[in-house]
Parts: sequence; C-alpha cells; structure tokens
Amino acid sequence: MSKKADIGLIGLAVMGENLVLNMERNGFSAAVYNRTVEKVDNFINGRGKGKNFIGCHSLRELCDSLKTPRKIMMMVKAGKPVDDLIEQLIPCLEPGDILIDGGNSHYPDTIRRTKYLAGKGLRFIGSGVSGGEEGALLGPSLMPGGAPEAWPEIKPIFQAIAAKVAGGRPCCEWVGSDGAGHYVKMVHNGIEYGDMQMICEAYWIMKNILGLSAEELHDVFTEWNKGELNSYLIEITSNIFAKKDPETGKPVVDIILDTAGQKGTGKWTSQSALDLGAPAPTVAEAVFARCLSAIKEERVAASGVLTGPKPAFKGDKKAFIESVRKALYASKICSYAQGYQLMRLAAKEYNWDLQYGEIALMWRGGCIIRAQFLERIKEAFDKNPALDNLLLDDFFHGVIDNCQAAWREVVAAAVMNGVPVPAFSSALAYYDGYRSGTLPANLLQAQRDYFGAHTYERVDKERGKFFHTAWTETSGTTVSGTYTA
Ligand code: NBP
Repeated sequence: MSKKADIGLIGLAVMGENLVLNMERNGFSAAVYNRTVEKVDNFINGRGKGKNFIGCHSLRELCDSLKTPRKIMMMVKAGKPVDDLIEQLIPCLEPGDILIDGGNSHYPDTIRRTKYLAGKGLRFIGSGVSGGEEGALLGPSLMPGGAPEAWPEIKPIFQAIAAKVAGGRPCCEWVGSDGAGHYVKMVHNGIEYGDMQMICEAYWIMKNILGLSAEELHDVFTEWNKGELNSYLIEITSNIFAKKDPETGKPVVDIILDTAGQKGTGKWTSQSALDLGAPAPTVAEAVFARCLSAIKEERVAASGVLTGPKPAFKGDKKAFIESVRKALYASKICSYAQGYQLMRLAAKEYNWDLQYGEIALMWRGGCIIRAQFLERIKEAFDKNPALDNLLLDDFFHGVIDNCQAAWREVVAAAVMNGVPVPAFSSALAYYDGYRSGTLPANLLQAQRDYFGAHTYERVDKERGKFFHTAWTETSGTTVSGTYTA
C-alpha cells in the first residue's frame, strides 16, 4: 500500500489550495479532494506538481489515504455545504478521527457540530483562518477551537503553517472549547469592518474637507504606516491610492463604484453584541455604513433633494492631517476596546476561558487586522489578565489623552462640513459614555416607569431594590415584571 498522508484537505478553492501548499512546504504530506473533481487533477498537475500530495476523487479515497487518527480540514463555503460534507464523511471515519472546519462558519453551528460529532466519537475543530489568499499560502492567523483533546494532534501542523511574529511566535494558539475559535474569528472580522470603515472616513474627510488628491493621500497613508498606525490595512490603503487604471489613467480608487458588499461576519458580530448586551456600536456602524452605501440609486436621488453644508477648510492643512491621524488612532482603540468587551461577555455566556493577550498575538501577524499596536494589547493583558476595558490600561489611556482634542476637532469638523463619520463619532460617543459616571438613563427609567410601571432603582437606596411612582392620577400600584425580552 502506498504511503499515507499526514492530513487531508477538502475544498481546492483559493483558500484550500494555498493552505495545503503551505502545509506541504512545511513538511506535511496531504491528500486532497474537491467536489468538482477536475479541480483535483488540475491542482495535482498544476501548482501541486512534483509535491507531496495524493489527489483523491472521492471522500472514501481521501479517508483511505490518511494516517490514523485521520485529520481532515474542510475549506468549503460556510453553511449547508459543511453539514452536507460532514454527513458524507461520517461513514468513512473511525472514532478518534479529527474533522477541522477552516471556513467562516457561524459559531452556533460550530457549537452544534462539536457536540453532534462528539456523540459519534469524532473530534471536531472549528478554526478561524485569516489572511486571505496570501496569508493562507505564506502564513495565516489561525484561531482553533472545538474538542480540546484534538488540539495536541493538530498543533504541530497548525503552528508550523501559521504566520510568525517577533521571536518566531506563531499566530496560532488554542482558543477554547466548541465555538470559541469561530467566535474569535467572527469578532476579528467585525473589528476588520470597523478598521476599514474608519480608514474610509479618514480618507473621506481628507478628500472632501482638505481636497487631497489620490497621490497626496498615498503620501499621507505611507507616512502613517511608518508610525503607531502601522498595519496591513494602512499599507494596502497607501498602495491602493497609487494604483492607476490603465484604460483611463485615473486612480483606480476613483473609478470604483461606491457600493460595498458584505458576507455577514460583521452582521453576526453586531447581532452577538445585541444578544449579549455588549456596547459595541462601532462595528454596527461599519455594517450600517456598508448598507447605506449599497442603496446607491436612492442616495443619488436624495442628493438632488436634501441639502447640507458645502465643505470648506480654512487653516493649517498639515496640522489637520495630523489631527485626522490621531482621530483614527483613538477611534481604533475604542473599537478594539468594544471588541474585547464583547469577547469577555461571550466567554462568560459560553464558558470559554479566553486568553485575551494570546488572541492579540494571534491577530498580530498573518491576518487582515495585523498591526503593530496589537503588541500593546498583548502587553496590557499580560500585565492584567482581568483588565475590564482596554481604555483603562495605562498605555491606551495615555494615547487617548494625547489624541482626544484632535479627535473631537475632527469629528466636529466632519459634522460642520456635512461629511458622514459614523465610526469616528460612534467611537467617540462610546468613549464619552464609558467615562461617564452618570448618564441620562435616569430619565429613561422614569419614562419606562411612567408608561409601563417598569420600576426603577434609587440613587439613595441600595442596588436591587425597585420603586414605582404613581406618575398620574390614574396610575395604580401594580408594577411590571422585570425580564429581558
Ligand atoms: P469558497 O467560499 O468560494 O468555496 C468554494 C469551495 O467550496 C469549492 O471548493 C467548492 O467546491 C466547495 N463547495 C461548495 Br461551494 N459547496 C460544497 C458542497 N456542498 N460540498 C463540498 N464542497 C462544496 O472558497 P474560498 O474563498 O476558498 O473559502 C473557503 C472557506 O474559507 C469559506 O468558508 C470562506 O468563508 C473562508 N475564508 C475565506 C477567505 C478568503 O479570503 N477567501 C478568508 C478566510 C476564510 P466546487 O469546486 O465543487 O464548487
């Protein structure tokens, strides 16, 4: 019998093909399968030629080609295809085998699948994979969760193929049980939505208020990438502004239609924040900004009807650009503070022992949100693993102190010039809300008690005691039950 492979991979689309090449380059042999089997042959005779791969034309052949316990990674479209594949694989597997889903699956599905497969004696891993095509090939960020007893078996492969940061640290660690890996990947994507929207707002302010050209914007982002904003997204933004369309000679960015697409992970993050009662407005604003961008025809029609101020700038352009940089940095810190706060609530809800510093390290390299400042998040949680909020860490607190005057100036200028900045302004509102010992929710509670006898707590009595006021002559003494709808 021919030699058996270390790992199997299903789904030879852009991610699967690059990931399996990465595994092979790192010394692991792989058996590969794809539903449309011509793609297997194309791969074996193309990018996989002369390499340590076994091409398989059926799932049975794939399972028979693997060392036991089998390790099979699925890189297929999330949703029903994963469930369908699992059902087709079960008859070919033996107890102890490991199934890994590396797609962007929704974490409740991963929780369900881990439990379902455990009932069949199979070990299931749901792993976040980030870094796109290039990351998959050269070193992605990997966020595995699921059946903990499977981790030692896949750890050597996962940590070998993952991106490495200073000191050779792999951007891959065990995240937690059942859906923890996919949850953390989902929050990563939500934060990515926020980061991208905030960069777009910085661009839009500088283009519309200062009138900067694509060439000038390229210079600004190149400069920013040399400092504390250093990150993959700032780097590619700088490159984007330099790219010219060969047909028209115009910057490519200026010929791209302003309607954003989305695949749902930002929406899932916001839905989870709403479900858990986590204040995470910045990701939600980023999702809504994409939704607003998508109704292009309606916006074009409205632009002929609705009025607003005409942007104008009098002042020091260079100083204002620096203020925009500071506004971006401060907003970004608030967005990450929200993401971490969300993960803390999820960890409590789902019984995950999330290691927040390790999560920052997993995001430090390989993935789309990779950035220098994630090192600072790791340090903050190393210093205090029970940190309630990133904003309370001395370093981040210091950055916000340094940036906040500029941040307020930029948000105010955007508002006065009619430039929409939902992520910048929601991050600032989050900051101002979080630092407020008192908020107007006293009035809100009064309103609730007024119309629905929902009761309230008093500032001069202990917490947990509820009171009702007879607001009108028809008010009775019966109060409403307390529950979260
Ligand atoms: P796609 O998400 O486009 O999925 C295509 C693959 O899924 C093909 O191999 C296709 O087989 C297979 N597939 C489908 Br569709 N339905 C199937 C079914 N019922 N049974 C078996 N196979 C099925 O590929 P991708 O962009 O490489 O992404 C793979 C996964 O990784 C997705 O979950 C994605 O969300 C995630 N991800 C993508 C990126 C990225 O940058 N693209 C980054 C991180 C994570 P076929 O050839 O027969 O149609």
